Amino acid sequence: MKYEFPQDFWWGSAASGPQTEGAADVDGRKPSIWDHWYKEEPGRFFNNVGPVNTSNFYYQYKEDIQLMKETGHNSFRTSIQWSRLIPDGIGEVNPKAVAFYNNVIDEMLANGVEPFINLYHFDMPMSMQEIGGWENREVVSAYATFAKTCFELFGDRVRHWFTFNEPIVPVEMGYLYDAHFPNVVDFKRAVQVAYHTTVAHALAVKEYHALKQDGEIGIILNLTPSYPRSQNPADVRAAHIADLIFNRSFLDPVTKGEFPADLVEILKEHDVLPTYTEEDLAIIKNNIIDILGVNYYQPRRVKAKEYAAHPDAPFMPEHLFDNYEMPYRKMNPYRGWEIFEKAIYDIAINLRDNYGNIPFFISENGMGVEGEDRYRTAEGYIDDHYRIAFIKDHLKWLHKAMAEGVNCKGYHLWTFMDCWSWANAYKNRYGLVEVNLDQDYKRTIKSSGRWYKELSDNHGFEDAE
Ligand code: BGP
Repeated sequence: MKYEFPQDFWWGSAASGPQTEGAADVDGRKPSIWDHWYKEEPGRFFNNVGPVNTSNFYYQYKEDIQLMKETGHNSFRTSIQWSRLIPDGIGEVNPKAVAFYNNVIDEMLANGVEPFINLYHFDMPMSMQEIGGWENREVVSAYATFAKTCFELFGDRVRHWFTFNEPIVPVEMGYLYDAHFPNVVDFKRAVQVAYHTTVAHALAVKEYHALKQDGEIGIILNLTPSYPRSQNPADVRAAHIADLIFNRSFLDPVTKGEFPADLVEILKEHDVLPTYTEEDLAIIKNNIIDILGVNYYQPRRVKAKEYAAHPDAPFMPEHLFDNYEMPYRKMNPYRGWEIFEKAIYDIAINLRDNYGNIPFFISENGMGVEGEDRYRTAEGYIDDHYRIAFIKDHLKWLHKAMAEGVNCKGYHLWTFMDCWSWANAYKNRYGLVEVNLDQDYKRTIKSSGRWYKELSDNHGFEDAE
């Protein structure tokens, strides 16, 4: 059977500035929270590998853009690092950063690769974190100025903008689960961070629309569907709560301008509502997105709570539901994530039926694998057949959803070339292109990269079933 996609479908991949550029301490860039945290606690990064050099894109972007062409990209997302463009968070714009991002954008356009630019990928400038990060309303305004600066500098050529990548992640990892800096465990502060991020997002959308540039703006959300263990009402209710906290907390305000009423109710009940103003709520209300990016990796499975939480334990989302491990689920053992392809269809149908069939694209999907060296062929490239199978299996469900009328514009894989994955550093590799850290960042296209070119050239693929 042929799985055919529209002629103008976006085929490409996503990455981010902090995970690929390297050159963390040159040409005027100042530390982000990642540089700071690595300095403080290098042991919390896999094999002690930090963010200083990542994948050297800062120096090799020309070669990389040629490789994008060779792997069938008609579009590619990266992010502008706030800490590179405005190193102190507020104030002076760094001319070397302007030159770098101009070069990247121009080189992409000259090679037929449409730039998709994101403005925040977990990378708070340290100067802004020092004054409270997203807990401080002043940082929200500083971000809006940064966003406006980006639109003014690059918006004549960039037509696809994104305010945030996975804004729930810094909330969870930084303020609930001790997995990212600043390693706070406090639900109320987490809610404040989430709320201020939403205001920052809406302000950027407002700035962008006010400039009337010829493009669109959206946000990238990791929509991890919540599946109840069973149809027992207690399980269904538990899954609903997880969905409210982890998906709809951002999805509803950015698409409908309002937070879900039952989420607000839950937050009120547990006394964790953020400090807010009517003015900011109006900004959220009046500035909704043009397009949604959907990152999908794994489902969340949920059941009703087995036991009550200890009365002295700090309040956590898991006081309202339990995570559920489904027997015989298919796993990616390296990342520890379940593989459940159908969720991509469920997400798309949900957007069609409950979110006005909003235009969206798959902005990340991918498979991180450890020790890919064992798949190296005699010719010297990595034969990552499992990655091709992973992509196909997800595209089949996306294809089915599109046949049923969802408004999907493209598919971006995570990621173009192997890159630095936060605390996991270079443990799991996701790229269509290998980056060999022992050989001066040498790039070699994997089997998946060759296959991706055919996929893009043929606007789809043939498969036995
Ligand atoms: C997403 C992030 C990416 C990337 C990816 C892979 O959540 O947007 O930045 O890192 O996940 O996950 P990980 O790097 O944790 O393996």
